[in-house]
Amino acid sequence: MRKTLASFAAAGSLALAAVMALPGSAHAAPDCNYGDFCAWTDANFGGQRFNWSGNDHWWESNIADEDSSWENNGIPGSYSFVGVWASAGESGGMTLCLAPGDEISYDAWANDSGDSHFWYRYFDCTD
Ligand SMILES: [Ca+2]
Ligand SMILES: [Ca+2]
Repeated sequence: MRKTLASFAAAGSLALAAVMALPGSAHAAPDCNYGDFCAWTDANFGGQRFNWSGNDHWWESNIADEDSSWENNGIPGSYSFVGVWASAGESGGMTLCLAPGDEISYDAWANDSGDSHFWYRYFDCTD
């Protein structure tokens, strides 16, 4: 009986370890320099990567309406939140608001929609 309980405990530990390993292997590790906001043309940080340390009011054609995954690797502190907008000049509605450290491998609403982005001071990208 004692042996059976020990086996159960061992099996439980293995299952927990397997579950905990999943998030790290669920998507490719994004490659985005510290201080930058990055966007990729494909989901799971695939395809072509674009990176910006500042604002861009009008994305170039290779990423405009092609963005499918995103990472905000901004430096926590002032102006470290990134709002992505559906049209040039921060208009047309915000598709995403990323906090520093956010990695989004795919988002159906924001997919292939972005045309500009801006760095904000506040977590809700209002200012
Ligand atoms: Ca795309
Ligand atoms: Ca758009």
